[in-house]
Amino acid sequence: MRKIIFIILVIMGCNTIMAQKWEKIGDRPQMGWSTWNKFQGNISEEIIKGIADAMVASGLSEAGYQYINIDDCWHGQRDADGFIQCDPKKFPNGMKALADYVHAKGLKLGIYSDCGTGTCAGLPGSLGHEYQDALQYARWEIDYLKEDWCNTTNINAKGAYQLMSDALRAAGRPIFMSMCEWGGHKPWEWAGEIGHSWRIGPDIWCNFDSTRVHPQGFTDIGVMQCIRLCEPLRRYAGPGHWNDPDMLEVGNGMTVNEDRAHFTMWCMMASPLILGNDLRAMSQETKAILMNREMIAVDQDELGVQGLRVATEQGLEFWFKPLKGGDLAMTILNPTKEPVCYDLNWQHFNFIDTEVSRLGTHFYMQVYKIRNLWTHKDEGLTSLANKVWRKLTVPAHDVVSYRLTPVTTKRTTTAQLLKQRLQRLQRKGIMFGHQDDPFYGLGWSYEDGRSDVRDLVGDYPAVMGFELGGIEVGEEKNLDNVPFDLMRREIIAQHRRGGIVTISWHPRNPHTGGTAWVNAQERGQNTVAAVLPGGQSHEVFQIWLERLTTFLASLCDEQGQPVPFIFRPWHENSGGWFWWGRGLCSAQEYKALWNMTQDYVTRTLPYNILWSWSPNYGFEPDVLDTYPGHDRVDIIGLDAYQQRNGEQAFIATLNKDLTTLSALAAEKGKLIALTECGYQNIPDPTWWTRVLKPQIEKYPLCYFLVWRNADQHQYFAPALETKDAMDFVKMVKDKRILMLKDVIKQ
Ligand code: BMA
Repeated sequence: MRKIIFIILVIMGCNTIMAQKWEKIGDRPQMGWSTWNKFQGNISEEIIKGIADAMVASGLSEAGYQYINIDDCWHGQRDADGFIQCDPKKFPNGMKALADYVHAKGLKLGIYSDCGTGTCAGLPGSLGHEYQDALQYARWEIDYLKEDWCNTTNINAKGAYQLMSDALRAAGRPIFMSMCEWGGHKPWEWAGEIGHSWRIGPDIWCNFDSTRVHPQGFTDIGVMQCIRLCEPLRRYAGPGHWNDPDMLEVGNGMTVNEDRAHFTMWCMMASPLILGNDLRAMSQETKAILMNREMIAVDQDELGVQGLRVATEQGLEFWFKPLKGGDLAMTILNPTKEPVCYDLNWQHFNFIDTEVSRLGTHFYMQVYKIRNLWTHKDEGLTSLANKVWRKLTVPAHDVVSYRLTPVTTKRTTTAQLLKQRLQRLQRKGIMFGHQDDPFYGLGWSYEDGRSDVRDLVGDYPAVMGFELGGIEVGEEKNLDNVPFDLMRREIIAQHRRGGIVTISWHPRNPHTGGTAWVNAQERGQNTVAAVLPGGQSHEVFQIWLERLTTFLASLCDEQGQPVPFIFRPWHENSGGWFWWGRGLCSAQEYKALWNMTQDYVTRTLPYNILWSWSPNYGFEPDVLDTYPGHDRVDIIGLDAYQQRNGEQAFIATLNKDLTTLSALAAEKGKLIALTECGYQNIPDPTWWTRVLKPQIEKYPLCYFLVWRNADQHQYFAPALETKDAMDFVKMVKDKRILMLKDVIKQ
């Protein structure tokens, strides 16, 4: 006895260092079988063995089902030292012998306990015996523990599961931890670190769409109710930590249609597949459902993304699950009691999963091969056209399921179309652009439809610039106080009215906590190196890229098609003021930052972005070492501001740099633009026509964009009352200076 207590104490001591769940097990949703749904407490060694035999003989184990789980009612008494024993009548040879039997079949054995004083059937719970129980399971060579939540008055749920998780860890045998708390304490919010899956609601019963209330007051729920509870929790699921809508009822009495729908939806939701029927006596139909390997592959997909409902039309639900390698599973679920005939138009289902995977469908651009996951037949290709592809009928309480695989398409992308359009417009003239044009101006802010430029010349700028600084840290407004929701609306509005959108980004400094602009203390720090793979701030920065991408992916028109735009990250790197600037990182590091950003965003938005690389003017020749390359850049830009009384220098430097960049652009037919320019507060009333216009006309520029009209102290575009206003009007009268009306039909 003393020895045992000593061992337990040693184990508990170690545990403080390694209080962490078992990793690697549970990287895919668990697959197996459990006694409960079919047998409840009427279990025995013979049944378990028979099921294990059937699991192998039927081919289920080969299809991926691994665990044989004994649910409630296996328990006997605790021994004199407090160690739990199994019921000797039900398990005459003991648990270890049963585990050996199951292991010899290549399977794994699961067991059941409870966080409270007793299990739900009133047998001994683990409360106060956690380390002993874990040790006992490990001795028996158990592989899986389901821990229930009955009889837990005044127990803290997170603490209770953490305790058992620590105990399992300390016992030294990797054991899958399936938490069964029923969702009352929102385990999705805290259980991911503790165990491998958690129940999200009450027990399932063998019914498609209704609940059953027990006289004791608790409720069982049907398949549809499980789906409804699981649906909003998808962001919490992923490899190693799954939402568990409970065990399967396939083969227990629902119709074949219902069984098929039930199984499919569990696969779509990346749910645990724990069978609940008698494997020793399965119908062919049940077998065909449970052994549908193409469907199992959807559940077990490596990405581990829980599927989402993208649309509901005519009572049908359209679910998608992004899969590894660009494929998607698509399921049309009919929860209604009648068959539904539906005209399928692929264009209704363009979406990007901004919540979890940042993957989606691009039916307007991408053709997919269609594989029917229940008939196991190929059904041709998706259509790029906005019209009905096929009429189909989904029976009541049933599904139609496809796996979609992208095939190469020759279609011109919206980015390419934008590029061609910019090339056409460039031959016509130079577009005028203005940063933050629709948000605020001199003496006004946030008046719907207003613009300083439009007040003056009666037309919007052809190009509008928008700024994302702040999106990376989850702010609701950008660093210039523009709400991102409003920005999204204005970006879509600018696109819809036929204008051009360009987006910049002044992200904060993920390494120092500062702004995009470095101060004296930050000068010695290489933030770029820190955000690259292996760097200290890499992980934080991945989250920043995720937030950036999520916003960019939300810029969609009514048909779900992403708005094409020009993206201009990591600009002005020839200067030393931003953390990605000259002297703060090497050219190699800068390019690695560019590539990492571009690759990250492109995974989600492969078709709609033109990438603009823009050094600041007055650059040293070696800035070209930081050029990401012709295969990565669409627009070569220059940022150039005239300083007060610096006219001659401005003209000379602008010409010098535009000459260099035009030559670079000409090598591969790249577009060039003055991506930022201006003269703060335009103190010179003839600046537009006398200084700027004569310079820019010499180059094949596509646009020039002036910065924002922040307030009286900092503005770059004219307004009705500014002294350069008439000169600007004069400039714009020139046919070669293009405003919105000059570009909308082009
Ligand atoms: C700068 C200034 C700042 C602004 C930043 C990002 O040039 O206009 O006031 O915050 O750009 O738009």
